[in-house]
Amino acid sequence: MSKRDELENVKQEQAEGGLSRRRFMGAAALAGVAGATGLGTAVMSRESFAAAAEEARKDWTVHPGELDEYYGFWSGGHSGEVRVVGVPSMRELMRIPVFNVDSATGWGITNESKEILGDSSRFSNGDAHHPHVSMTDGRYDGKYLFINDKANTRVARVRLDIMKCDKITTIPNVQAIHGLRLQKVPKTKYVFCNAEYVIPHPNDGSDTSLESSFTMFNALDAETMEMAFQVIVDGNLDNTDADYTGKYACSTCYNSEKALDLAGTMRNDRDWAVVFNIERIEQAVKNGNYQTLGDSEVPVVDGRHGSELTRYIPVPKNPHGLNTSPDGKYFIAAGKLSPTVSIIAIDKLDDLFAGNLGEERDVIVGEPELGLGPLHTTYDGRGNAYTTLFIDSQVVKWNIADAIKHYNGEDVNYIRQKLDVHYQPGHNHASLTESRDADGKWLVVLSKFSKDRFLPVGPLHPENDQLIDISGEEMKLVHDGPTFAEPHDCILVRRDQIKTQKIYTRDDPYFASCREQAEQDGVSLESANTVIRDGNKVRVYMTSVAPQYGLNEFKVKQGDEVTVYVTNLDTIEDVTHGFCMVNHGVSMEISPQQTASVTFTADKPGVHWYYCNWFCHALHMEMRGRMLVEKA
Ligand code: RUQ
Ligand code: CUA
Ligand code: CA
Repeated sequence: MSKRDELENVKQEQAEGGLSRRRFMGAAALAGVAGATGLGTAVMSRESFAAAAEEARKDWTVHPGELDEYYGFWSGGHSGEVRVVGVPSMRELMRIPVFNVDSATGWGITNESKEILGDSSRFSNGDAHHPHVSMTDGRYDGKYLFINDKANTRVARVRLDIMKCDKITTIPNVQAIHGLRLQKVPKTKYVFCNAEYVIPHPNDGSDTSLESSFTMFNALDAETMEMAFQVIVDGNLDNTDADYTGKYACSTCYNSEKALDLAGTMRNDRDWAVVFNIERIEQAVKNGNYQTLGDSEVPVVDGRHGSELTRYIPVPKNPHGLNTSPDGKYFIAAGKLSPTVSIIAIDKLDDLFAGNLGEERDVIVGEPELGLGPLHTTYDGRGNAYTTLFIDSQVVKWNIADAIKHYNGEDVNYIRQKLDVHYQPGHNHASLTESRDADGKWLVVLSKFSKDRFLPVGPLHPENDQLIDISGEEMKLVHDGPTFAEPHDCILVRRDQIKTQKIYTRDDPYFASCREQAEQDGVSLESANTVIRDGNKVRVYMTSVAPQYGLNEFKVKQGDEVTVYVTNLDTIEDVTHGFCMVNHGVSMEISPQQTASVTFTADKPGVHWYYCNWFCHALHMEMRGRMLVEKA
């Protein structure tokens, strides 16, 4: 039953003077009027019915067969992947392996994935924090998702039409990419990302002193995924965001002290948010006012104190999250060790850079006190902000305009509500909040501890991703969602903003290199079932149509480097095949109309079975064949 039908039913039932028993029970429970005796139909007043029906209307449940309103993209933290979650059901729809190795799809095993991973395919770990969707004119355009890898200093791009990673870049000259955001306007030309830790330059062991150490703010070209520029900064860098004019990006720094020890990083009452003037940086690069570092050719500009390219705005204290409000007016930096957030007026930044302000702090128009451990802020598009309070285990809803009035001395209360969450929230994220379309319907809070919220599963606990309805005056917690390590951040995109392909097109660049090789070998991927020998390299081409491979067996010699190309000729949605070579560590996905390839050494003589490991047909078990390896 669709939501509309359900609503009609409720109206109908109300008109008939009552609710069905099932609906009554559900609605009554929601309205909190269900008696301890259970069935209480007889005592429910007409008014309670109306209230219960009103609650039922807001029923957020996505029933079996119904589709979610939003795509959520969750980072998988140090599991290295991206997860696709339906919101509001919180059902996990898919996992996209990125910085990890995945046994099911063959990511990190296939040639196509290794080509994308490049040099870094030698790593099997990653630490993905911040997934962000590309934008045109400040609205999600659904083309790409970008995500950082703190562990191995990379940035990856996911094509959202097929939900596969298609490019990965290792950022040179720096260590540990953390905060990542996209240019919003006029479109996502740049991917901005912060390198967190300072390192000496050159970092070759000749000098490990802090004097020669710095870190950099980085920009990649979103289309080519090549480095555009790097900006040397003072201190370190944490989180970042961009504005709605295309002119500025801003990053937090928690270690203005440049301390190596914990106590040292907390010495200053204020660290800073550093504003990057993108136009001026582009101009400096264009004019050749840059250097390069080591053997990298990336233009490096100097944005340290005194530079015309940056401004350092003092904010308290070890600030963490930095989030642009969807009306484009403010950067809001969360204080972490200070109970405050700092509201930076973006329309004052032109004056700041022009030198028209008395001091840097003049761009701050509010510094509301919210509670203990503010980490990240998100927005409902109605002038309210929602900030996670790590230490208080709460989300605080507050009004930005009122906080500004309060800063100006007016006696107004800007706090709207504090809601307990479970427990210790890091990021939170409201639907469409990073775009002009922020719609204030749902808030996801990524709680770092779940403690007692779920059945115990041993010493390692899941996180708890909680769903909160923010469509009304009051925040309402509606769902607890256990997740595996460790979503730092997520993004909620309206479902019509993402257009996916149902099956591959045969000319998809994702497997273009397979086609190139086949052309060189004079075979057709779509029809060839053949073995090509090229010295000790052997290329096996086969097709697959449920429930059969085009080759029942193939022969190679011991020691051969074997590459198997499988082309799935099925055209029916969802008929994905697999290819698994037993005892060879080889496994991959071949979705309809896809070609995939994998290379391994046939080092063991004898008979080795291969089989399809994606359930594709009633005779899926029978979909197999033999590799015959002749003894050397
Ligand atoms: S940042 S909460 Cu990457 Cu806050 Cu994790
Ligand atoms: Cu093909 Cu299972
Ligand atoms: Ca500090």
